Amino acid sequence: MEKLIITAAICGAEVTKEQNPAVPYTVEEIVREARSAVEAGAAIVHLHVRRDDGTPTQDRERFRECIDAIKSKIPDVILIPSTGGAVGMSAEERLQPTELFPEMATLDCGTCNFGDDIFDNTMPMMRIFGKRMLENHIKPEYECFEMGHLDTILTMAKKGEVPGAPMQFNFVLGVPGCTPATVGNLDWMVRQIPAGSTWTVTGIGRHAFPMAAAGIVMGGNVRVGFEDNLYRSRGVLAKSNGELVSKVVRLAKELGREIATPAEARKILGL
Ligand code: KMH
Ligand code: ZN
Repeated sequence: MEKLIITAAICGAEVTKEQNPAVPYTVEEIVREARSAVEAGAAIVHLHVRRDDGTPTQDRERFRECIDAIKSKIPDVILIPSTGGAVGMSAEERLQPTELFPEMATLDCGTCNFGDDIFDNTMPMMRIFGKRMLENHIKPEYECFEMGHLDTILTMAKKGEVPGAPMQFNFVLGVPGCTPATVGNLDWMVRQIPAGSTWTVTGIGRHAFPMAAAGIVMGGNVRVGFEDNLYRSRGVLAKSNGELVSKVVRLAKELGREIATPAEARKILGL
């Protein structure tokens, strides 16, 4: 098996300091959390940004500030800025980080329920996102919250509407209202992707570490972080993203999987 690529989703758009005081809002806090994750073994940071008061934003200049600050401390880390932003944002608003030409960015693969909200990713929106990534030579990480999202994105790739092989998928399982986090569902999704693709699994909330273990033994990669889960174990808040990454590293070591450095991750992902 290839070495394990760990992604840390350090911030997200929805979680707050009221839920866990270590959730980062300011540039300094975002750098602190990125460093803690990378020092613990993450090769990738999935990045959302906030205003200092915690409001989620897709503002290009705020992304530039955070990316520059992270890169000044950890130059080799792979950054995957979000184009998902927060529920309710327009496509143009969400696309701003692509104007900075990151090596990767997320591309969300369909509309879905998101708790009490609807996360809009209509076909016309997705075509705009795909075109932008093709034009700006950005490798998408295809975020699939639903089994049907996979069929959608594979059809778009066949039509040349989004970048094609080698594709990187992130199966985000356990969002309330979307595909549940079970090994059976993950296995089905992994079996649909084209040969030569890479994949990551993200389990939401209490599913974070069971899904991490599944990803490790199934030969995939793993995402953890405050965006997805705030607890290091039942009822115990994590003090940093690094604590969540460390737990994945421990699981991987027990299960015999080595951890990829950012340079090794770049090779595995074909960057
Ligand atoms: N904040 C979620 C509504 C992404 O980063 O591309 C969407 C999200 C996906 O986080
Ligand atoms: Zn995200």
